[in-house]
Amino acid sequence: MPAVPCALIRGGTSRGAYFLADDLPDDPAERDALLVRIMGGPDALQVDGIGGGHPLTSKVAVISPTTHARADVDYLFLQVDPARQTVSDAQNCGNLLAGVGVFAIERGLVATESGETAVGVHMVNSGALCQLVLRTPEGRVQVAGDTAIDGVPGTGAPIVCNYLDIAGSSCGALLPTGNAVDEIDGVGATCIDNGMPVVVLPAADLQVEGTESPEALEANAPLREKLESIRREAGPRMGLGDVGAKSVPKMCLVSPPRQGGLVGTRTFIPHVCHRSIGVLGAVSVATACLLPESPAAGLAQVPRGDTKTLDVEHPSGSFQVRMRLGPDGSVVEAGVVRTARLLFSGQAMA
Ligand code: NQM
Repeated sequence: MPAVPCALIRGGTSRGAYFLADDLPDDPAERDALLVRIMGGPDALQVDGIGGGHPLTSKVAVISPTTHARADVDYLFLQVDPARQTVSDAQNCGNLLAGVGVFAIERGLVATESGETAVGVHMVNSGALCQLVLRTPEGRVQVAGDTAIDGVPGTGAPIVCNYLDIAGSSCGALLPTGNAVDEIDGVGATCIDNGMPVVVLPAADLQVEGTESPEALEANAPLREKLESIRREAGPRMGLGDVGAKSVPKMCLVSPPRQGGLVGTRTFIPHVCHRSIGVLGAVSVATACLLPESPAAGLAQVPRGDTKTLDVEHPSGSFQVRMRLGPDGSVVEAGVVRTARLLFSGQAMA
């Protein structure tokens, strides 16, 4: 029974198994089979593994010394689908990204500074870069702090995530179809990729309010069928090819904000409904709200100014995205604040 060095880390509102690339097989098929086993497949509850039986707790980060001149480490994200036992590298994950600095420091890949340590991360899935800034008083990663993020109990030390170049991360262009709005299956949608491929659709056009609980939306079989049919058509139009076995694009239902924020969201990732919203998913949806032609813009309440904090409302609260816009209104900088916590470090038994 192989024992693989592994750390379990909560990054933002997700939890994942972090590995050094050197500790995993080089062959992707062999690696993926090992990861499915470690996470607990083929049981969808992952009862015989360390996954949590939900896409948000069935994630893997593979870390290695960087191949990029402007980064410190490489981060490959792999989504292990508990229900289907597939492993997809078709997306980034901004939540596990928040834990990459913690892992890289813990494994000695990055030396700390006294006070704050910046860790440059090369997101291998898309080639994009992110700068993480961690609190490291006396050279040790600080865990405790007063930063709260909706969807996680308690508070922790803030980890600032500054995305350096995320537009078109997976699809090659911010608007991969070339349009701010496309009609797909009779619904006007914005297909966008500002870090995460997302199809943004007005909830009302799918005969829901957009305020329902994730459980209620998941129980709505006609809605799920319609969303999957739109997704299958949107995938190739977004340059993602056949998305039948892929975890992208995500499907985000938008509605008017109810808590004074930017917009209300319910996001299918893509087969279950997120309990909050993904990080880069939120950045992409917020960006759609800034495109005058997008159906999202008609529902959103966009604050004025070139530098803004956009509150993306979701089922368990809201998610703050900080954006700076250029003179033409395009997003030139995006950032978020997350927390992360090392839960254990040991050996995963396959
Ligand atoms: O959008 C969920 C999550 C994610 C991905 C998903 C993420 C992101 O909540 O950057 O973080 O959309 O699959 O971790």
